[in-house]
Amino acid sequence: MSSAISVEQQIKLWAQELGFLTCGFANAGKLDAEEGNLNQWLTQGFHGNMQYMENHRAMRLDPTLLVPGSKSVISLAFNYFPEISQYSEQENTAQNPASNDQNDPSPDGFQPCITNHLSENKPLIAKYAWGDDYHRVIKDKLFVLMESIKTIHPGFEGRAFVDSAPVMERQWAVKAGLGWIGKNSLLLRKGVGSFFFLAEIIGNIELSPDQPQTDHCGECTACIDACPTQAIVKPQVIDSNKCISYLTIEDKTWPANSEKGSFENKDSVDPQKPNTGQWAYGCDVCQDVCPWNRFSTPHNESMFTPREMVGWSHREWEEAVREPARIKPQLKNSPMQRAGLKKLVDQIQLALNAQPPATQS
Ligand code: B12
Ligand code: SF4
Ligand code: SF4
Repeated sequence: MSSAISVEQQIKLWAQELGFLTCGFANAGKLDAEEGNLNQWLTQGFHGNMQYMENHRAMRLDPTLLVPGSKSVISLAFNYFPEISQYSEQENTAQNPASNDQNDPSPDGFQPCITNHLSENKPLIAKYAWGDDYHRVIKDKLFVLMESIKTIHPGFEGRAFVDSAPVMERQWAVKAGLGWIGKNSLLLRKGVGSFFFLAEIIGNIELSPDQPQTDHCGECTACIDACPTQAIVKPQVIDSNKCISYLTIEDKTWPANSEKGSFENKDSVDPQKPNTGQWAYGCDVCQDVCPWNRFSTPHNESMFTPREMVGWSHREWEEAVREPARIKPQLKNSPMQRAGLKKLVDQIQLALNAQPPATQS
C-alpha cells in the first residue's frame, strides 16, 4: 500500500478494482433507531410467511452479536443493471432522460422504461435475476477484498454477507454513506439509482465512518403511485403480502395452493391474492419508474450475462411451459432456483395469460 493514502482509501480503491460501484464504512453497533420499526413491521405481519425474518432479531439489529469482536461494517454496492430491456427491443438507454442533471431528478417529463412494454405479453423477470446467482458472484469478490485487507492488517478477521444473513443491509448502507432509503424502501444513490445489490464485510478493524447522504426523494411519489398492487403502504414500508416480488419468489403457497393440489389454470389462483400481471419472477416496477434510475448504466459483470430465456418470445415461453425440460438448463446457477421449477412454471403460465398493460404514450 502506498503510504500516501489511508487504509479507508485503499479499501475503496480495491473495491473499485473488483467492480463494486461504491464502498463505505460505519462503526458496528446496535441499530437502536430501527428496533421499534422492525418490531412493528413484524407485528403487522408485513413479512408474510417469511418466517426467517422473525428469527435472530437481536443479531439483526446488532452485527456485533452476529460477528463477535467486530468494529466496522464495510458496506458495498454492486451494479446489476443490464444492457438490454425486456420491455422493448431497444437498449435500456432508450429511457430517454428528460434531464441528465444529477441534481435535478424531477420526475416531470421522465419516460420510465416500464411504459415501453411490448404489446406481446411475455413473462417478465426482474433484472437482478437474469444472470448467475449474485450470492456466489459477489461473495467471491468479498473474499478477495478480505484477503487484500489482510495484507495491510494481518490480524484482520471478518465475515462476508450478501442478502444471506440477519443484517439490515440498507440501513448499514445508509450509515456508511452509500445513499438513502427511498419511498420504495430500496437504497438509492445519487447519480446511480437503485439497480444494485448490497453486500457487507463485518470485521474487527476500526475504520473512519463515512457521512450519511441526505434523502433526495423530495415530493416524488412515483413508486407508490405505480406499484400495481399497492404494496408500498406508506413511504418506505412494504407489505410483503401484497408485493409481487414476495409472491413470485418467496411465497411457496402461491400460485398453487399445496392444500388444493396443483395449479391448473388461472381460475385456480387464490382470488384474495394480488394480481401479479406479467411478472413471472420478481418485480421491478417501483424501480423502473424511479427518476433516479435514469442514471443507471449497464454493468460489465460477465457472470450477469442474461440467460437466453430473457429474450424468449411469447411462443417460445408457451413451448417451454408445455415442456419444462427447456426451462431447467436456464436455471443452472441462477438465483431463480429459489422459487423452484414447479412454482416458476405456474407463474410463467399465469404471466402468459395476463393482459398486457395498456401502452402509455
Ligand atoms: C425481506 C426482503 C425482501 C422482502 C420484503 C421487502 C422489504 N422492503 O423489506 C420482499 C420479498 C418483498 C423483497 C423484495 C425485493 N427485494 Co429484497 N430483501 C429482503 C431482505 C432479505 C431483508 C429486508 C429487511 O430487513 N426487511 C425488514 C423490514 C423491517 O425492513 P425495511 O423494509 O427496511 O423496514 C423499515 C421500514 O418499514 C421502517 N418502518 C416500519 N414501520 C414504519 C413506520 C414508519 C412511519 C416509518 C417512517 C418507517 C417504518 O422501519 C423498518 C426498519 O428500519 C434484504 C436483504 C437484507 N438482509 O437486508 C433484501 C433486499 C432489501 N432486497 C433487495 C431487492 C433487490 C429486492 C427487489 C428489488 C427484488 C425484485 N426485483 O423483485 C424487491 C423490491 C421490493 C421492495 N420495494 O422492497 C435488495 C435491495 C438493494 C437496494 N438497492 O436497496 C436487498 C438489500 C438484497 C441485497 N443484498 O441486495 N425483499
Ligand atoms: S416490487 Fe412491485 S409489487 Fe413490490 S413494492 Fe415494488 S412495485 Fe410494488
Ligand atoms: S420513485 Fe420517487 S419517491 Fe420513489 S424512491 Fe424514487 S425518487 Fe423516491
